[in-house]
Amino acid sequence: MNNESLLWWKNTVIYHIYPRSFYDTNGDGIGDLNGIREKVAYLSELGVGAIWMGPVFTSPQVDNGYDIANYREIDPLFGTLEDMDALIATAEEAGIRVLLDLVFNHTSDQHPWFVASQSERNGDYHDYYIWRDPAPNGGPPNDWMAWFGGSAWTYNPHREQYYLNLFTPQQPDLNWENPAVRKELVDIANFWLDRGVAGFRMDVINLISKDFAGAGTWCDGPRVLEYLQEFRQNLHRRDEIVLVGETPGITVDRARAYTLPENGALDMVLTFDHVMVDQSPTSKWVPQRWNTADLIEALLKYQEGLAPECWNSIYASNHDQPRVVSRFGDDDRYWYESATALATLFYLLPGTPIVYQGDEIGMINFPIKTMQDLVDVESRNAYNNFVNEERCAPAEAIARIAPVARDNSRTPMQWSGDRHSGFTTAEKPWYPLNPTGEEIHVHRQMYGQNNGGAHGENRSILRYYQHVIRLLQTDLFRSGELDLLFYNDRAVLYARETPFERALVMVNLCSHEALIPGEYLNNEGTPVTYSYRVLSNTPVPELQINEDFHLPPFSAVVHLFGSVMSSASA
Ligand code: TEU
Ligand code: CA
Repeated sequence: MNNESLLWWKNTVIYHIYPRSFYDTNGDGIGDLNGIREKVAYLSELGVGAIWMGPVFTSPQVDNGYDIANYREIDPLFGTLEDMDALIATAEEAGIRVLLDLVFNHTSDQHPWFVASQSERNGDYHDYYIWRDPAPNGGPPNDWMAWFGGSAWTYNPHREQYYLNLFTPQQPDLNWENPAVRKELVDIANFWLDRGVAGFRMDVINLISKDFAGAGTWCDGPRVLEYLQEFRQNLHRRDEIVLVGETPGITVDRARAYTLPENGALDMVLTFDHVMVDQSPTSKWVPQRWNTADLIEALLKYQEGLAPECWNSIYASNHDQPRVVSRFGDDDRYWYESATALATLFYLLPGTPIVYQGDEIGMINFPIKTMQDLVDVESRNAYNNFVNEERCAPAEAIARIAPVARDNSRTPMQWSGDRHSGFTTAEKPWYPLNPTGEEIHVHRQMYGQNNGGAHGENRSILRYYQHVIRLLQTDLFRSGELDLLFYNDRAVLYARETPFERALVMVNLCSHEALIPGEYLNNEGTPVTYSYRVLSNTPVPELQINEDFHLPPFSAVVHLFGSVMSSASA
């Protein structure tokens, strides 16, 4: 294999699956591995080259699988080890690689390691987790707060010590300082690599080394890079696989260090700046005004900071974020326009796109109205905190949580116009389908049953995604350089170029017209012809070099110059 084909992950689109909400094949209302396998044909029609699925391992499901009790077994909710093998094989036949989600910062408190660790101060597992004596007053060892509320320390009467849990108390943090722990984790990763997976997404991987002494933070501690290097060094097929690290709170410098090829750690990181532009820096529940410029700056920070030596990942939403079209677009009046404009803006940037399930059909936020609609542990804890501690009225608590709750993006996938959008034959799916299910679904957008309505009439976001994904397979978008030419609070213009080809990507992300000044549309000096094709989500005038270009509300236009392959036109 040559070096280029080892870097397959630079030339592909990764599709992110939330297993419990993808497709249910045994009628229990919960998506499963066989459901993913049945939809491999769909994924290949969409054009993706890899899937990353959220954790499907044995788990008490306190945090929907991000609390793992056995890393080598599939949770019966999702199927069996044989189902996983079959999925990997079917995907491989379709040219689709499978990535798993490794949750290695913490385990479930039901994991045998933790059960042993909490029962004795000097057994084999005593040092597998982060245990500390109480502070002199008997309280927690320091003031760290858990991400899902409360102190990050939980007292264990048996050991008469506290253990660290950066998420829920049912998710104790592993002690990576213990070499035995690191060895266990490498063995687990190799177990899955030997079964044929092509890499991993590594959950909150920049939290694995805590800085208790120095700055006193839990994020990007002093040994993260060293641990990651050692980890990769010991992996089977270490040069063929991809490691994508989830890294909340990361800085550009750290992101560079973790992804520099010569450092032999990660291949890409998932950064958070762009999914925080609409939130206060101190709390995700406090909204903050944002505009197109803020989003562009958050994205460009890593384009400029990491390229060309390091590689970017590009994602617009995931299972922890609200739906992208509801968040940065307009999921009603400009539903089609804004969903496609956002896809254009994000995925035509250099980097590997990671498309979250349902975004390709423009799924929107769930209309969260009561406490019953909050199923996620983070949402429920926030609700209880607002109502019981901050004395909020229930309606006000819901109003604060609804737009950002993780539940929004975890509703089942909308496959067809059938009952429960064809997701399940069960009476009751684990979470109700979004009420837009009859209008927004794969079948309509794939086969063009457009019966009108706000979400119909030839407005197939899915087909637009297919065009974008095809465009990404051209040399221009695989290797073209990025040139940010213009942006303001409404719109952005960037170019991608090789010596032979050029694309001008224009996106307006607001509900007013926007103007790209003619001075930025000067093509002088670029050795390409002026003949061009257009990918556009809206009728637009011809591009006149040097003349102002008017973009309708929420629109995207890609002008292609040179010999870019013909299938790129839409
Ligand atoms: O998420 C880590 C993370 O950064 C989250 O805290 C995220 O910012 C938050 O969900 C936003 O509200 C990962 C997983 O993606 C998430 O589902 C898990 O709950 C978490 O780790 C703990 O494993
Ligand atoms: Ca099922």
